[in-house]
Amino acid sequence: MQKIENYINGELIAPSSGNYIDNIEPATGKIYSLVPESNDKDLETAIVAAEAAKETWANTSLEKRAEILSKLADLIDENAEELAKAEAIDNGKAVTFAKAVDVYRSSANIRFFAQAGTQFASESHAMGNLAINYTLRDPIGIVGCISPWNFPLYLFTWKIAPALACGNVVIAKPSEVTPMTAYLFSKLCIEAGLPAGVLNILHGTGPSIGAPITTHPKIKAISFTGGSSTGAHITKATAGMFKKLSLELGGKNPTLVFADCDFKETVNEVVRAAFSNQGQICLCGSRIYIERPIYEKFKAAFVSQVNSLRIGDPLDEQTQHGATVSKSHMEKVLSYIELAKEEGGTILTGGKRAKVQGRCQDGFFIEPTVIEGLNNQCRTNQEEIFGPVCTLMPFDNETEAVTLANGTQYGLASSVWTNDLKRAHRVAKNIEAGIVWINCWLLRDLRTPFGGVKSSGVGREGGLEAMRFFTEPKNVCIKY
Ligand code: TXE
Repeated sequence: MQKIENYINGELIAPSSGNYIDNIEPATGKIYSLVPESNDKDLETAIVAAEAAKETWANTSLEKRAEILSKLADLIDENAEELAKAEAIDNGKAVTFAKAVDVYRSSANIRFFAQAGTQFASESHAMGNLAINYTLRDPIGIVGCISPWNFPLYLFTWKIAPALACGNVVIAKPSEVTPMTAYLFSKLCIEAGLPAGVLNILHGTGPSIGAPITTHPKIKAISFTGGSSTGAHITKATAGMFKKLSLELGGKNPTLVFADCDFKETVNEVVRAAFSNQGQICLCGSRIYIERPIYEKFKAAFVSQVNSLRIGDPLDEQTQHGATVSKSHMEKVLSYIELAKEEGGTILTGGKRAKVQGRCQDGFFIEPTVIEGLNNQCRTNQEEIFGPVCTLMPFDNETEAVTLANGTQYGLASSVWTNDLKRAHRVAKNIEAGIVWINCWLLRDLRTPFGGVKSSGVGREGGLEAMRFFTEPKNVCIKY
C-alpha cells in the first residue's frame, strides 16, 4: 500500500508518529493509499526548516525565484497525464476535467505568479521639496497555506505560488481527503531545485495538523480555503494573535436567467455551472432563478441537458460526471435531497445514489439532481450542499430576482444571463457577491480579485490582491 510522505526541508519523510489515515478512492470505495497523520512534532521540524531557509529565499533575486517557479510549472505540464489521473483517482472527478481544469490551472497559477513576482512594484510619494516617501513590500516570513479537497492541486498552487513569489517560506497542508497530487508535486519541487525548507508540505487532518499551523506563533499569515464553519473556527482560534487571514469559504451562488437570454447557450452554460466537478465548486450556481415567461421552456431544456450527462468511471475519457469525494460527503448530499423533499420540493431528475457497473460498483456516485417547488427561505436554498444538486425557481421582475439572489448568508459568486446591457450593469451592481459573471461562468482572469463577502469569506486572492496579502508594506520617509 502506497504511503504518502510529508515534504520537509527538501526531503520526503514519514510522520513522526508513524500513524497513517486511510486514503479511499471515491470511484471504488476502496483504500488505495495511506496519508501521514502529522502532528505538532512534524510542524516543529517544518518550522525549523522554514526558519533556516527564510533569509536566503527572501534575498533570492526576483529572477531566480521566477526561474524556479517557471521550472515547476514546466514540470507540471510535462507530468500532466500522471497528475490528471492521480487527481481523478483521489477526488473522483472525471479525468478529462482534471486535465483540462485542475492540472491546466495548477501550472497556470504557478506561471502567473512567477511572472507577477518580477512585475510587482511598490509606490513612492513625493512631498514637494520637503521629503520623499517610498514603500517597501517585504515578505512576511513563514506563512501557512491550507487547502480543500475539491480542486486539490489547483487550490494548493493558487496559494503557495504567490506566497513563494513574494519571498515567503511556506508551511502547506492539503486536504487529508485528497493528498495525492500535493505529494506528487513535492517530488517535482525536488526536481525543480526548490531550495530545502522553502516549501514544507504536511499531510493530515484539520485538528491534528491544520489547527496547529493556524495557531503557531511563528506563522504570521494564514491563507485558507474551505468551509465557512472551519473559517469561523480558525478566526476564533487565532483571535488576539494579529495574524493576516485570507479566508475563501463556502458559497450558495445564484444564477439569474432573464427571458431575453441567448436560450440554447444559457441552458448549456447553466448546466455546466450547476454540475461541474459534481457540483463541488464553491462557485457553482446551485440556485437557478428563471424569469417566469420562459420558466417551463427553460426547465424542460435544462432537465433534458442534465439527463444527457454521462455518469461513469472517472478514468473513462467519456465520463462527464464522476464520483463525489467521499462516503461521508455523498451521505451529506443525499441527506439534503431527502430534506428538499421534506421541505416540499419536487425532484425533476436524479435524486438518488447512481449505480456504476464494473470496478466502480461501490463508488460514491450521485445522480445530477434538479429540484423545483421550494421557497427561498428553506434550508435547501439557504445552506451550502456542495454536490450535484440545484433548485429552479421562477421570478417576475428584476427587483425580485436580485432580492432572491441576495437572500442567503453567502456572497461569493453569481451569474446573470441577459442581453439587456443596462440591466446587466444594474444587477451586477446590486448583487451581494465578490464575483458577477454576465453571460458566462467560471471565465477567469488570474489578475482579478477572487473571493466573497458575508459568510463566503474575508479578503481576496488573485493578482495583486495575493501579492499584497503575502507582503508587508513599510513606508520610508526621507527628508531632503
Ligand atoms: O472543508 P474543511 P472540506 C465547503 C463545502 C464542504 C465543506 C467541508 O461546504 O462541504 O466546506 O469541506 C483543513 N484548522 N467547501 O471538508 O473541513 C482541512 O483538513 C485548520 C468550500 O474540504 O473546511 C482541509 O485541508 N485547518 C470550499 C481544509 O481545512 C482545518 C472548498 C478544508 O477543510 C481545520 C471545499 C482547522 N480547525 C469545501 N479543520 C471552497 N470555498 O472552495 C479542517 N481543516
